[in-house]
Amino acid sequence: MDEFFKNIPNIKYEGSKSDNPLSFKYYNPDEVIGGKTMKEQLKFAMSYWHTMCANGVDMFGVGTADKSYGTTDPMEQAERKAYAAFELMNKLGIEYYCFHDRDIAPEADTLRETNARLDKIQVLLDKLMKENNKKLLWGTANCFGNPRYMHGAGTAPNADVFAFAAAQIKKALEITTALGGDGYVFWGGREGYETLLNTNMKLEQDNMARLMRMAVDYGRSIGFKGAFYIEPKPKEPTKHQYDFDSATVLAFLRKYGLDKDFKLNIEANHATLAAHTFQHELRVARDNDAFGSIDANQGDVLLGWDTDQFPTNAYDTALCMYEVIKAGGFTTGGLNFDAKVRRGSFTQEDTFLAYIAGMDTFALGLKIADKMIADGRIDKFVDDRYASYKEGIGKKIVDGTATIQELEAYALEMGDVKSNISGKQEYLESVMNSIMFG
Ligand code: XUL
Ligand code: CO
Repeated sequence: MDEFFKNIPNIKYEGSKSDNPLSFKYYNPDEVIGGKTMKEQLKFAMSYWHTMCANGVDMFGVGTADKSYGTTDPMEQAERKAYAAFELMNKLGIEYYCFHDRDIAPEADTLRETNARLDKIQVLLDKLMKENNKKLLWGTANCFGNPRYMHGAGTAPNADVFAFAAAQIKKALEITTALGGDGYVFWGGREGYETLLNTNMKLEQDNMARLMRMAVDYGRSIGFKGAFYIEPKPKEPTKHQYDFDSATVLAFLRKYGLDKDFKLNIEANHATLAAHTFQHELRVARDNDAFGSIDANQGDVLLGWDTDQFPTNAYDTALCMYEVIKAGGFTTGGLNFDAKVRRGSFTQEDTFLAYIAGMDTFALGLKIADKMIADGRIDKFVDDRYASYKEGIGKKIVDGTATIQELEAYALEMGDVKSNISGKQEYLESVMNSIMFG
């Protein structure tokens, strides 16, 4: 197959002093940080949809980037796209990738034909994965792009749509399993509502849970051993997405008895759309033993939508990797760049520069997080802040032996509280700066 990215060499680590734009400044795959190589700690993945398919189209204009791969024939294009994807991953040294069913093979006139197309591409992907030593981080089904999903898929008011979505998810699970995928993602594309005036919210959510249960049971029955993830997002495309944020998703999973079957796939830009920090969403997942995987990107503080920018903010990636390390690192999950170049960054080189920026920023984040933990000041501060729960009345509260009557007697005896200590936020923020900048 032809080389698609002819002017792009294999990207190598050259260190922070290098002025070669097509080199890593901080991501040194074999460097050991915190007992594991950077490659093992970061587990980067390429998103097929943004990287191989999206051409910069927006509601004000057509695409700016050429993603035709030299042909207009849909299946020839899908095949050439697959070769290009593996060339790109090889040149960047990325081991994993993620796809929606429709990213790898375009929809045909009937579901049968569409599935036959998927079978064909599955064989090619399998071959390319073996030849190039690549792995599938996760697969998913695009149950939001086609007009049939205008009112949702699993939450559609129309049972025929529900059935179609179920069929599509069944096939996506088969493809993911056949390719040895480490995960399968549910992101609620249009699973939400525009107005409650036309919505039976309870039936819609009950149905979503039914679909997820069917998917888990079927996946396990065909030998899918990977993790099932749900990816929270508060809005866009619907006004109100049901999988709003980590806490909402956890409540949903528990209500329907799905909490043992699902972990969370946390996306940075979705966190900020929900008015949370990325770290907050990761912490909620970690505290509930539900941390799974990450969609790595960033939003823009001035824009209220999912801009899916490549992550370039080292402060955020540091706090992210701090949570990942504290969660014990990635197991089935990894860092999927659910990110796209800006519409004006339309050249092939821009895509590589964007990945280099994202990978370097996560390498910096990993290094800083490792230093935060080795430095110990922040962890010690938090530990000391809650010291009153380690003895006396505090220990009784934590042990669950204190009664409300006993606490009243304690408070009456104590007089007013005299033991508060400062939260020292400004000091801790300056500690972060000293760790980051020396
Ligand atoms: C959309 C989004 C999706 C999911 C997979 O905001 O993040 O690409 O990651 O469907
Ligand atoms: Co995502």
